[in-house]
Amino acid sequence: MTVNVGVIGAGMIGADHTRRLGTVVSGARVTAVTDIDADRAAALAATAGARVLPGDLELIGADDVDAVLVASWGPAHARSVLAAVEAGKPVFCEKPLATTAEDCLRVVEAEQRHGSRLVQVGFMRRYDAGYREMKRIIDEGGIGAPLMVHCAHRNPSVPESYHSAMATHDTAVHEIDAVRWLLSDEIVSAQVLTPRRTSHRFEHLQDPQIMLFETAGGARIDVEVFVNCRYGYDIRCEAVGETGTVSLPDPARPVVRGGGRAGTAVLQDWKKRFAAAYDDEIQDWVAAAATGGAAGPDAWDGYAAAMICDATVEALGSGGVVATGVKDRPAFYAREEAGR
Ligand code: NAI
Ligand code: NAD
Ligand code: ISE
Repeated sequence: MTVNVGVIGAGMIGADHTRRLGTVVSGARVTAVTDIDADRAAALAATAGARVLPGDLELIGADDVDAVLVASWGPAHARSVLAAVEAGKPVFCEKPLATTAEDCLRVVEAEQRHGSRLVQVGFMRRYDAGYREMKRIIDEGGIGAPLMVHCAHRNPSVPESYHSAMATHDTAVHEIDAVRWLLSDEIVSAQVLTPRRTSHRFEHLQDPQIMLFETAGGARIDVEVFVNCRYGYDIRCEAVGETGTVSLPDPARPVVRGGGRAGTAVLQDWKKRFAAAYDDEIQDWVAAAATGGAAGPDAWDGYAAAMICDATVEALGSGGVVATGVKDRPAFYAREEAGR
């Protein structure tokens, strides 16, 4: 069966996922595109041989749309995801699931009313080969009981529109999800330390930030977010256990020797760093959507991430330790897929 996909949001990642659905992933085709910017929707639709629809509700209701991919900006996600769930259509939603925890809970409730999973959230690191190998090693006891995780998320630069809370909501949210998943543990508190600010930033931005998290099981996590690091896009993660450590491998790159040095180029662009992971997450989603369901990170993961992000932003403001208040995972969201 070919899954007919409707894409909401024709920006950077909406365009990348549309290309992926057309040329990389099997079992799907993009039949409809919408964007609040009609010209952008038309340009993207033309690349896929799809039609343009005037809005998200029209697209979700269309007969030639079996499944919905949401790649609009964050504040628009909840409305589109809720409408897709109400229509009983599988939906892939780029992170964040919603920009408030209340809206995430509304999605969770709507999905439970539907009676089975329909929502997958775009936490693609769970599909990255390096992270998956780390999880396998941790799950098999390869480092003993995990005690600490050290992470860094560095971007070369960010635009002026990027503000201090986005270091959490836009950037560290990936580490927040990855660590919950790696440790199979929930984050219960957050704190943010603010080092001296880089001179390579817009005035309003606190950059870098060091976020400290504690899990229900007592593990400690530190995440450095540094989004004007200048030198490249660099994602680091090391888990430390009672008997060893495991680190996220850098992407394989040729080593160049010359001029008295040996080294590898550092990636500059997030799209390339996780390209294979995006391919795998969308393929997994299409396979599940073909059976009317969903795979991978679920709406509960989207809700938990929203709660943890809110606590982290509050901690940035107060300087204190803030409880995340994430509720217990309901039985409805019990994990059925190993590894994801
Ligand atoms: P973008 O700004 O390039 O594209 C967003 C598009 O959504 C724009 O074309 C905009 O016109 C459209 N849009 C906004 N509101 C809309 C609405 N109500 N209805 C229809 N279209 C609407 O943004 P980008 O970088 O593509 O990001 C989109 C989403 O993808 C964000 O949620 C972002 O967090 C997520 N993202 C995820 C990444 C990942 O690694 N998983 C990487 C980059 C983005
Ligand atoms: P973008 O700004 O390039 O694209 C967003 C597009 O959505 C724009 O074209 C905008 O016009 C459109 N849009 C906004 N509201 C809309 C609405 N209500 N209906 C239809 N279209 C709407 O942004 P982007 O970089 O593509 O990011 C989009 C989403 O993807 C964000 O949620 C972002 O967090 C997420 N994202 C995730 C990753 C990742 O690694 N998983 C990477 C980049 C972006
Ligand atoms: C972007 O929004 C993402 O989600 C990418 O994965 C991230 O690494 C990048 O820094 C963000 O801008």
